[in-house]
Amino acid sequence: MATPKLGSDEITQRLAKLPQWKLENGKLHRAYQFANFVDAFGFMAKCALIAEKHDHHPEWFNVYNKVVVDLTTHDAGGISDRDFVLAEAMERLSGS
Ligand code: H2B
Repeated sequence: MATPKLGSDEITQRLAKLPQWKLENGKLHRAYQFANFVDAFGFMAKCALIAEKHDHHPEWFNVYNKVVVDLTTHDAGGISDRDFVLAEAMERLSGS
């Protein structure tokens, strides 16, 4: 069975540990800014390997040094534990 979607109380609680992330349009959202394109794309390359390993993939947008990320679990129709696991990994990989 797919990972179940989380309720709003649990999402709020878990977001408290990710101060740079917020709920936007029903997705976990964060905009990263790096020194340049190479750093931004290097971050995306590292995230892509983790995403593939977890079989859980971000919605994201890159232009130059910015990477805007939205996380949701399509299979669950909402936010699940898998989105928080990926958000936490992205925080580590971003060096923030
Ligand atoms: N990524 C995200 N963000 N949500 C999903 O529901 C999802 C995914 N499902 N990556 C996975 C792939 C699923 O489609 C495959 C078949 O496991």
